[in-house]
Amino acid sequence: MRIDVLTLFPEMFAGPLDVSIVQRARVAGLLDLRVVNLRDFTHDRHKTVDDRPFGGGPGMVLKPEPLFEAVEALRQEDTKVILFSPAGRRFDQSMAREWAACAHLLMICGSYEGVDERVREALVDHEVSLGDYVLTNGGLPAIVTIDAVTRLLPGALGDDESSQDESFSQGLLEYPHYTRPAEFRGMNVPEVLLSGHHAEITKWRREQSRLRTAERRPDLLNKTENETGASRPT
Ligand code: 4GS
Repeated sequence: MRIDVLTLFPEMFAGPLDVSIVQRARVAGLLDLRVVNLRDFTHDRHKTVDDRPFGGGPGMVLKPEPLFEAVEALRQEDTKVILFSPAGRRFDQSMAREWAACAHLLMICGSYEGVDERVREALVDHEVSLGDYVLTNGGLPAIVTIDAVTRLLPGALGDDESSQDESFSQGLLEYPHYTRPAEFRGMNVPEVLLSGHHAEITKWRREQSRLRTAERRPDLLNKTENETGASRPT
């Protein structure tokens, strides 16, 4: 899949997407990531991307011209255009799954007070929020989203890194994990995990997932299969 990111801060993207599973997916050709500077689509000497809001008030607004030019230059037939902002729909695993099946994502990272409303109306397919807090720009939401989507691309995870069994794939939180040693500073691994009884272990894990989800995230238990993107054992 191809992902283009439009940003005023391309430097932010070096680092998180150059390591680990995302880097491996890029090297393997599963992900073609292009980070594009919005200022490349300006024509004035100062490379102006923002201006003062009509009607007054604090902060600056991203001008429509560079964004329209950039999206029109990068967009293809099958492109989904995504804008990050706190006013968007909350990002979750089912969205990551849906986007992992797309051929081309074009991500617009908002900055300053926001973007001219005509960008939203004319260019954007999905407006997405990473959560109810205010960031300095949309770079981090884009990085998080690219990470979550890339690991779901077929072939991105090794056999030891399955995306089937983990938190949210079944709409539940993960059960507790343990590794050696069986006793550490007086704290013991639950006996059942040492027993070798696979059916018992599966039952214990399922129960722990349920308990943990009921206690910490009861909202997840009320989500439908469509919302979680996975069926859950009953
Ligand atoms: C988010 C967020 C965000 C809002 C960008 C103020 C600069 C900032 N974007 N999820 N202007 N939360 N964006 O805080 O997506």
